[in-house]
Amino acid sequence: MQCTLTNCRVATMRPGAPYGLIDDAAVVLEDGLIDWVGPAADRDTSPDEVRLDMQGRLVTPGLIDCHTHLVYAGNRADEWALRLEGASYEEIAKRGGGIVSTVRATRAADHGRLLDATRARLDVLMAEGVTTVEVKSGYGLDVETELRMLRVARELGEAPDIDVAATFLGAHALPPEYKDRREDYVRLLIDDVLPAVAAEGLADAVDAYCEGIAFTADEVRSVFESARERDLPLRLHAEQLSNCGGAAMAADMGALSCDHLEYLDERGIEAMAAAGSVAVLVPGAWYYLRETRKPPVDELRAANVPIAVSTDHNPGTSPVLSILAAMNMSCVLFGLGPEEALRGATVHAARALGLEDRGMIEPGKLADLAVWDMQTPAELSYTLGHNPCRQVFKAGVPRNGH
Ligand code: DI6
Ligand code: FE
Repeated sequence: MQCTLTNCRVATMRPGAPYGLIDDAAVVLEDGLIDWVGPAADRDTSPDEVRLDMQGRLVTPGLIDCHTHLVYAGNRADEWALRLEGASYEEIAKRGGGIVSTVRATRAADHGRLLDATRARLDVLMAEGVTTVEVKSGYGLDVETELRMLRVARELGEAPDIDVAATFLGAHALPPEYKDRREDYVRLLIDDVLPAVAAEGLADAVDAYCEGIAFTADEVRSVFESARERDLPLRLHAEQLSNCGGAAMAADMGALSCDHLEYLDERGIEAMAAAGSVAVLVPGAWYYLRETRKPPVDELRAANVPIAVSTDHNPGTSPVLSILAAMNMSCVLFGLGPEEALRGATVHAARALGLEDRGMIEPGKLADLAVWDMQTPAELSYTLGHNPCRQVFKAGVPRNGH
């Protein structure tokens, strides 16, 4: 099937001109892919082609949220209230709250409940033009619940209008039953959980939380070695609350991305630049934790490390369900420009997922597109609390309900 979008401005996100912008453009979609894009005047039209008039609107690549913890049960509003009274995230975690409290709720939720709760959240992201989302496990921390979370992610990804990249995050926190038995838990991940996940083909990548309150770089390295033996790409929550050397370790192992990075040092930046790892910034977590130390954006730019932006949606540190809000925060809080923010939620987010078939409007890429009620792409990160998405195409097919 072929169709042509006409009468639009297209932010292709190709390198070169700002946003790769083309005015008075046409985009030809064929068999789920972009077939042609350029100024409408440059194209010979045939009288029988299907034309869709975009009425002058802006067309961008479908947005990509490349770091989320969308599958979980319950919420942590009680912890949020405690934090507002002065308790720190680390204190709450050490008292058996934090991630572990979501683990309790998630273990108690069956597949259907998790699926319904996650689908409701996914719908909110998708309404803002998201066509690819990454979803992590990590609130199960045992074989059964980790598999359940990833099966939920896989099931959601069966819908034709969204792609879900599933990431195994077994090394997220030490489960209570392994308190004081850290080595045994890391062994469980390597010997039991990861093999079960891989046997069912439930993960597209492996992530870990490398942090004082979670896992050391050496512990993560041993999980990553096992992931690499299974050809699973690596990602890492690194240097969020302290510098643990995780980013350098992960980049040296070829990680697709290192995420957070508030405490990233020179050595980490060099390793990421050498490996081509993407820096995924998650300003929602920074905002909720009222952090003061910012990721080293200038240094990342200077080293040509690609920067992505994501919601990091999770019930503890970033209950943000809006990629546009994350983009806005990346500008206001971290000093990204609006073009960088949009690259961060399109082409660089695709790269963080190892999905180079999308995130840019150019021939041969997936025809994942978002159509916006706006003239200039800077408006995407300019407003807050407003959804100007008018239409979405997933693999060339207009999404229902738009
Ligand atoms: N991402 C994470 O995985 C942790 N922090 C973050 O930004 C913890 C999430 C949680 O508290 O549930
Ligand atoms: Fe996270």
